[in-house]
Amino acid sequence: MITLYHHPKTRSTRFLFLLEELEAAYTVQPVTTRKRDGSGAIDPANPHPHGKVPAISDDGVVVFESPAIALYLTDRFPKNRLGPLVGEAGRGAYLSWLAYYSGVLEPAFVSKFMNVEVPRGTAGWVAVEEAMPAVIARLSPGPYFLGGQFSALDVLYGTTFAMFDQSPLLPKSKVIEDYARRVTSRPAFARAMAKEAA
Ligand SMILES: N[C@@H](CCC(=O)N[C@@H](CS)C(=O)NCC(=O)O)C(=O)O
Repeated sequence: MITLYHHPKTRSTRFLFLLEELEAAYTVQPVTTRKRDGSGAIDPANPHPHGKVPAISDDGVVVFESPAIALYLTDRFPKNRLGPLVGEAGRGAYLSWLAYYSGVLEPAFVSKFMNVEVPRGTAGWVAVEEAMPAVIARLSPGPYFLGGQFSALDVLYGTTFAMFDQSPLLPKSKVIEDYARRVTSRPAFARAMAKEAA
């Protein structure tokens, strides 16, 4: 049984969405986290090495960091085909864009948020203005990151773009707006939101 270490309205919320898409059996373990304003505290129950969310435990097997959790869960629960398995078409793209999410896209947004110029040739990521055209090119044929196959990539990227919808950090793009709407109009997203509210 999967345990999701969760704090509402954080990066762990999208794993409620993924677990609902997978129709996996899971329990939610609410945990406290440190906040930007200095409040909050690491929850000793949370197995993430920095007390961040999300983290999961699969009967004692701990997995942390969003792309790793996404990959673990889609390999572990293949029934609904939320990610290509080893040897299947699309596996290379799946792994690449999972790693890109936390290795390039998130640092790009954080750099922009902090008004820091991305050091060319040193940083492992690029500026938002370079990253987003690559993402848009990937998504333009639609409807999803892997073409017709909805995957855990869309859970990560779609919910992030939906969250940044009105933010000046995200360059305006109809491809991205339509994509984010497509992802968040899925029934599993509504179920996740209902669980979160409860
Ligand atoms: N790289 C991690 C980031 C996780 C993360 O920073 N989560 C935030 C909530 S959205 C958190 O737990 N913050 C508490 C802290 O920084 O101590 C992932 O993608 O899973």
